[in-house]
Amino acid sequence: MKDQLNKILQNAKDKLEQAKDRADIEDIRVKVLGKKGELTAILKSMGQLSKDERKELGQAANKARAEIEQLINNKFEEAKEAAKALRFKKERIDVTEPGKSIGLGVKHPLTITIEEISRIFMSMGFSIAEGPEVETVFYNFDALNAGPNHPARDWSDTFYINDDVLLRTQTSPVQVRTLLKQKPPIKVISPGRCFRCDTPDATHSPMFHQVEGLVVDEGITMADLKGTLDSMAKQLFGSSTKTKFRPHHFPFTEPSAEMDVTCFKCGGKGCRVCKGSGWIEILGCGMVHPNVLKVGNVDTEKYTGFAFGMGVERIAMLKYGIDDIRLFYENDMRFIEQFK
Ligand code: 2U9
Repeated sequence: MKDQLNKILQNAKDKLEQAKDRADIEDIRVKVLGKKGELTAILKSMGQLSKDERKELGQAANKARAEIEQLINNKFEEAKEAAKALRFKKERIDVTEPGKSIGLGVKHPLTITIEEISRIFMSMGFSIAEGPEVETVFYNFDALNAGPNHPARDWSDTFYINDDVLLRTQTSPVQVRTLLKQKPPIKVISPGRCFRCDTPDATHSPMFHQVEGLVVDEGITMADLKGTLDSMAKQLFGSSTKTKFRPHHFPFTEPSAEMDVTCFKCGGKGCRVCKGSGWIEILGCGMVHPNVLKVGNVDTEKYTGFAFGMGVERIAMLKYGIDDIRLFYENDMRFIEQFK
């Protein structure tokens, strides 16, 4: 039996020597030390031996067991280290390798234009107001003195969702909302998306952008309107820009006007951009109609106001020399990247 024990020990050593991974080692452990293992079988069969033989063999078997256990533990430790080293090798990162370049985005020309206009008005003390693009007839038409028969309300010009809900045709509802929740003094601009039933062509799009503005305070006059918009034009198109105001009609302002700026291309001499006139129409404006102020419960004996509205696409097209509005919406990076 002693020979058998030595054989088991030697055999276990040889096999452990060849073991490649934790599974191999575990296999050997079960085969030698497990319940039905070789060493366990020897211990079980010791019953047939004399007391002295049992003692001697028992000691030898325990020694062998301790030795095998130690070898197995060492081998497990080795396998663990080897697996770790392999993982480290596999997961090694070459920190000197050049990184993947991330394509940097650029701002859309309409965003650039809206931000530039907003910055100019903010520098004059305006704050920015935003509101929903899906509006009610009240905020979009009724509150703006556009009576029930006003042509702008026409089903063919407006995207109605139902009789009372529509896609806003201008950003004016934002100012109406401001009037209703804020007491004068009011000094806001509202940039945003608007919608009209237009067939797309080089100058029309059913979705477009506006920046509108509203100022309401004591003693506001047409001089404030002109001074503010003239200053904006000089900042947007250059300090030598001149402005002129032509009478016009809007239901929400009285008197109303359209503002032209001297052509920034030819300086007023007349060229292709200004179609030879030297002037370019930029925006509509006027003194807020008392009926509109009354909707906002503003005391029209005490307060007056002015308002204006401009199309962002038109301004961006003029500034950058873009000849087709549809280019803004095609998401062609070759177009968008030109305005970095
Ligand atoms: C309130 C009171 C008055 C907003 C105004 C215009 C003049 C105007 C057009 C320019 C070209 C729209 O982009 S466009 O199609 N807008 O001419 N808008 S005054 O007047 C308001 C708005 C809100 C409470």
